[in-house]
Amino acid sequence: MPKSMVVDPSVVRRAGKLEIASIPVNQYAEDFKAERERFGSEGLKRIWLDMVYIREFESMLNTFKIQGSWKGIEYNHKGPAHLSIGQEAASVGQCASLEPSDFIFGSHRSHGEILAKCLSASRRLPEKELLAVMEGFLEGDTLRVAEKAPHESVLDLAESFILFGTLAEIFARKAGFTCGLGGSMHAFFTPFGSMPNNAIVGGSADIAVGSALYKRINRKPGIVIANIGDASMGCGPVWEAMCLASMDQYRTLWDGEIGGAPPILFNFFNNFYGMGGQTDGETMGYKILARVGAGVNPENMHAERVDGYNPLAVAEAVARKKKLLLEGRGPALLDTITYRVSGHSPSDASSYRSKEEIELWQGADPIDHYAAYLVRNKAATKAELEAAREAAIERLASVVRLATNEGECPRVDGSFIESVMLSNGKAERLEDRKPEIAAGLAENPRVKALAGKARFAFDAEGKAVPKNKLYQYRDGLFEAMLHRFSIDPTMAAWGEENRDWGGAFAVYRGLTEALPYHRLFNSPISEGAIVGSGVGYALSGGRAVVELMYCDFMGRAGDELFNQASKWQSMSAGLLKMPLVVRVSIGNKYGAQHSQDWSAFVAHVPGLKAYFPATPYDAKGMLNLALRGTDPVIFFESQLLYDVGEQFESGGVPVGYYEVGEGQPAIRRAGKDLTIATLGATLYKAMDTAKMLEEKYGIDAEVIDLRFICPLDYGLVVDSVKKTGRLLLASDAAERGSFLHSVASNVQTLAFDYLDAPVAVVGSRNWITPAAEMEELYFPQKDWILDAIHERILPLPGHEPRTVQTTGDLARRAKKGV
Ligand SMILES: Cc1ncc(C[n+]2csc(CCOP(=O)(O)OP(=O)(O)O)c2C)c(N)n1
Ligand SMILES: [Mg+2]
Repeated sequence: MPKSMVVDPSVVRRAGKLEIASIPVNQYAEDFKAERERFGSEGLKRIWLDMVYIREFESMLNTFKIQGSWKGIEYNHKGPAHLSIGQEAASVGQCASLEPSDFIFGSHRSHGEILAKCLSASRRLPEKELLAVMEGFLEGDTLRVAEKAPHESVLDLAESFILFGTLAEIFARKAGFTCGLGGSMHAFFTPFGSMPNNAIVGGSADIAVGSALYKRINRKPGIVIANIGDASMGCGPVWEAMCLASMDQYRTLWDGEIGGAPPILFNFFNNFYGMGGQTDGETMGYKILARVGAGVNPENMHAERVDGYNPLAVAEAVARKKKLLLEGRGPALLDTITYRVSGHSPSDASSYRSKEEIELWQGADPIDHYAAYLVRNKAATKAELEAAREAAIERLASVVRLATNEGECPRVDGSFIESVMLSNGKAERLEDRKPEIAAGLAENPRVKALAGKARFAFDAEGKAVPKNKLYQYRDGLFEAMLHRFSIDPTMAAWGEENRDWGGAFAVYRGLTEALPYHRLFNSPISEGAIVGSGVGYALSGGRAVVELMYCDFMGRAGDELFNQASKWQSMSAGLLKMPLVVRVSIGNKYGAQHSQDWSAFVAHVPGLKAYFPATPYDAKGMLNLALRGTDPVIFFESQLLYDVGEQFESGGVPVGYYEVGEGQPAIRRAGKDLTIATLGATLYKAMDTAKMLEEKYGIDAEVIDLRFICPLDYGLVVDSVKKTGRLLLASDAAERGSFLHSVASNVQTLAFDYLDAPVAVVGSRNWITPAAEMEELYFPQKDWILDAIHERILPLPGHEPRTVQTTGDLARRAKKGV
């Protein structure tokens, strides 16, 4: 809580009653005249036609899945197809109230949303701009095929382009909207505001909030919609996203000029089912989904239920929500009721619902009913609509012929996938404007304090500088953050305790004085949404730095780290960038749930970079590197290191800007008899061990600090092993499954002929981390390293092991699972 706001007991202890305002349910009233004024007759007919496009598109896919052919075209679609037959009015109605600059994020069931958004956006763009988008996309690869479908106008061409780009993506073609790397559940097309769709239920919620934060913080036009299913209301990250989106601080603390809360609409396409679970009556207790808004903020999130079987009811509600969101009064929530007549997927036998129920909804079919409405109000004739449907099917058929043609539409190869796993870009700033930061940074209290600190750990006589006069690891992180904040106007940072507290472990002390709220703010205790919103912010075009106070909290953000941050660059075929740094602090002293090094999880997931500096020089140089890059970096820090000074670079930590070479380990002590390579804080124990090896046993150990997990250049380690013939690897991560085992295996493969002994890995015990008083039993100690060398690499003359590091014990522990 900021000091400016007082929690007054005389206020909060006062008796009273909460009054909860009513939540509208299906309040739309038909008014043809008003609708015609708004959309024009043509616009009203287009709404119908867009629904038809979706219905025919989805029916075509269904037929392919079930019969392997459609209209005489043979094709075996191996992948998924979660169809939205029945849900067309909900997505088309929504898009009828959106501009190209409005973003929609969606779910596994989003073919219809992609088509609705792109068709609507294409008609709102000036023709020249529309053509330029199509010509420029994937250097014209998609258009070159799509334009083979007959067309008479740019708008016709755009229809083919949209249908083809989506279908080719579903069929995993290179000319698809993300070169076939996203596929059915992840397809999207950003130039028209169709943003990533997510196969993780509810996965779009926090990402969309991040995108809305991007729009708000960087004053971009439009709103953002998270289109998620009714069942996603049971997902923690969805609640976290709603909490993050509704923080009071947007109105109480952020500069009014920013414009208030992020413009986010949580739109639940409520088809009453999550696979076979019926949300209303079985798996949830809200009865009417819109009720949930009342649990989030005093405005009930402006929640209402809207009839998603009537496109005009949806359009009207979305227009109202859009207005209030642009005024900064969000977030908003819509419970858009609809029904998927199709199964969850084509293999679904609908065993969980009755035939009668499906027929009831078919009887209320949104397309038929809307057509009748148009005819009844003389906006169209039946014949006219029928002719339009026929033409739409014909266009679709041309597109299907192209997308199923192997010669016309090849797939990417492995080298292409490899090329888009990481973007490896460099960007000083992501936008060219003046960063919002306090003037006169030299007067910043932290900057001033640092000016008087010793940037090397030892004085001229070699004496250790006292901690209070020492420039520390945390200061390196601070300087890197401040540097990029003052250069990149889009950079924003958030997490728990990021602001008045001074950042967890005092890393950000001084930043509060330097930055306005919207660039540095506290978040709810919502690790999933912290990381997920960072993902959304980054893929929308900004640079985000988010923080997890303890490595052990990564579990709370598991999906956002391992499915979202890691995968969107490659699933978008490199069209999206992910300039996101997730600072993760590895703890100790606080027991089993606050002290584990989980770097191995990150190492295992493709698409993430992972750095782990162990010195102040690297803390600054590696964070500088991460903050100029365009890839997601999981930036590990250790709480054992925050107060250490620079002990290796004799020039100390430079005042100016510099970067550490990516993926390059560093030699901390040169030697010729044995190599000890470490990751993280264990470096210092390895240095002590090396000293003892020399003093007691005359062994000259080389100590290497790996510094990087991904990418990692093995060159230096292999060269060292070629010289020493022996390698021991050590880190604080629990031994089983540690990243060091990958290093050991690779070095044994790369330098087998040079090794005189097997590579040894020393990690923490495969236990819980015990209390601070017993941590020496858990984390690798100097003796463990020494004993492991003696037992497994190089017998040390006269050495009496104090711990058990034998191969026999290694096998015993493995067999016992500890
Ligand atoms: C986190 C997660 N859990 C489970 C699944 C498997 N799954 C896919 S769709 C789905 C149901 C989702 O229901 P809802 O959100 O209402 O969307 P709908 O399918 O009705 O469109 C489930 C459980 C998943 N993809 N992600
Ligand atoms: Mg559902």
